[in-house]
Amino acid sequence: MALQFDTLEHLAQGDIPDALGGACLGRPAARQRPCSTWPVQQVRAPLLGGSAEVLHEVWRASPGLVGGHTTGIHWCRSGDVLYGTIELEERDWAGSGACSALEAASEAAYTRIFRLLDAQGLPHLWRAWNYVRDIHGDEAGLERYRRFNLGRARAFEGAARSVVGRVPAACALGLGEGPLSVAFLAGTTPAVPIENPRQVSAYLYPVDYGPRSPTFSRAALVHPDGQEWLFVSGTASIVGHRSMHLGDVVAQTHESLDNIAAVLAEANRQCRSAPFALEGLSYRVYVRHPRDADAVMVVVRQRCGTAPVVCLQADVCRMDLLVEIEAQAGHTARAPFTEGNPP
Ligand code: 3EB
Repeated sequence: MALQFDTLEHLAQGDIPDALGGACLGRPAARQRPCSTWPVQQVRAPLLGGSAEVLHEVWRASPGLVGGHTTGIHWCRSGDVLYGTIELEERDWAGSGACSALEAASEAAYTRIFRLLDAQGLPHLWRAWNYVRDIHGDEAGLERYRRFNLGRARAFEGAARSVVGRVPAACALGLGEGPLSVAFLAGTTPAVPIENPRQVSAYLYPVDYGPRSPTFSRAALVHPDGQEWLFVSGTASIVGHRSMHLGDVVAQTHESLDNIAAVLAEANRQCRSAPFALEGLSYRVYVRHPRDADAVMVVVRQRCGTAPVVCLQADVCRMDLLVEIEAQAGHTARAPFTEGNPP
């Protein structure tokens, strides 16, 4: 059956028999004991601008859920789709020879993910959600986000995945605390990567942004049974490869949404379902400073109408960026192409 995405304020044991996996968003102080048996990514970031202290995001899919715990990955699969989470304590990777602890942990996380996917026969990574403590901190002379990029890229290569072109949609955010955390969706069918003509592809960023470029596409169209999902990666106020509107959070929000609109236009040229529009997506908005949340949300409401939006405080992975926005939507796919049913 189709993949479904829900956001809930309250969740009790046994509430969602067909849960594939999800995320728990909110600050640790408000956190209750986890009450789910499915894989859940703990996103320990303060929720802003709403009444809820914790939100539960759940991917649902049925029938035939199977799952397990494999090399630290908690995963669950339904047919052609698999969701998983992995949390690695960086201290366990301290002293890994030439490479920094975060770099080694990042490589290990992705290496394990690709091994699981290969073993499960769904080799295609569609979307990854990455959270890193102290993302701007220095580790052995390099910003920790750049260490993460080094480890991630090495794992892609080690698992015979391309680091350009066919790469997953993703986000990478800094949090105040916690382990390296990666959640992911993968499938039996390849994702269709989407790039943004207003931006240099992230995997082609010049070396000014680090010795290895980040390994993600601007968006991905994926096709679980009978559906088309669009995952728009974390999107910021970047044009070409440069950060724009330094210090102006309202202008950065507009630029980010202009970028998402451009990504949607590209996706709509390749999609197999109804066109995607700003008002038809569901959003996660990350703001660096809680004080900016209201101003950002005014712009998001102007441009995205009443679309579902969750706003969180997190460190966007370039110091000069104040806001980053990611989005997703699922549509029913058009009937597959056959003779007499032209595209
Ligand atoms: C950017 O466009 C902003 O490293 O996986 C956005 C989405 C960003 C994903 C990642 C980084 C990542 O470069 C940062």
